[in-house]
Amino acid sequence: MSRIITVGAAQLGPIAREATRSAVVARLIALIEQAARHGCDLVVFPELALTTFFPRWYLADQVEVDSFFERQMPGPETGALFDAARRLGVGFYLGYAELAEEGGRTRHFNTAILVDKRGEIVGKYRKIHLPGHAEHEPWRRFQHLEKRYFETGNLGFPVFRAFGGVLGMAICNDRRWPETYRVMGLQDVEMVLIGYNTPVHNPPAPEHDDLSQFHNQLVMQSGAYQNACWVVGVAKAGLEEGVEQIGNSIIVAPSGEIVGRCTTLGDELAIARCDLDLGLSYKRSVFDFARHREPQAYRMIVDRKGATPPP
Ligand code: CDV
Repeated sequence: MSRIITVGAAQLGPIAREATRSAVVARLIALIEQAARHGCDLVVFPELALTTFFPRWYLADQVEVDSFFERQMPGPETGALFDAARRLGVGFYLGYAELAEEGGRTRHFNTAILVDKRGEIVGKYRKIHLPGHAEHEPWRRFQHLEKRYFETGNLGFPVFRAFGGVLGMAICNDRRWPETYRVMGLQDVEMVLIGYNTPVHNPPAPEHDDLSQFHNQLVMQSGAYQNACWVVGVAKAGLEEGVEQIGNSIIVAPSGEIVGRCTTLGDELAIARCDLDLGLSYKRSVFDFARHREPQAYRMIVDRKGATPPP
């Protein structure tokens, strides 16, 4: 019997700096409602889906920085999302800035949670690959201060038994790193959920700008194929506070083929019926890890100049 998750890539258009949490949550609930009408089991929202992408600004005032973070999840403004999930029987992936009291100190993470159809949090992931820089760089047209505002995630890349399958999460820049998918692939992941905020313009390497859409697809299609899993990648898109962000949210099958896609730069839902068993033929043949991976042969003695020559 096939195992189907009907998944909605719930892309968001721009979120203004002054947008209230309640206004954003209302947009998310509208997408959950649309997803429910189309029979979705799960919707995937972008990275930092509750606010504008604040790391684009250098903010000297920590109180202002912290105003973009959630101290509770669900909290007073986000509880309605969990109610909607419960009422409509649609789970969700949500990216948000998390302020946590841990180990006797206040910590800041770029986080995603997985919420099931009963409105219960069944998984949490904290972004590991934080791009950008930690100090103000005035030469840039806009900043990318994730290394200033967030700590590296401390939860690894766990997978979760939910929605009848094995699901994992990643956040934005993580999708460019093969380790992200492989660490979850080695745990038999069947679907990887990824939210992102990707500016078209890359200040340190503007020569990559024309390739931003190509690279977005390339990494998620190869991650899916090489690990025989579904990948759902969802953007915060469009012109947000003067910064143009790519859209192109996609749903990728274990074959590496794109089977669903957003075509606008606004709030939009792209839907696909994802058969989790579609990965099996790859897992039993070309990507049978137990039979064909050679981890012992990957170990190579290297020095700072490169590979050591054979004896
Ligand atoms: N939010 C991100 O992680 N964005 C990066 C940008 C800075 C390149 C990304 O990999 O899309």
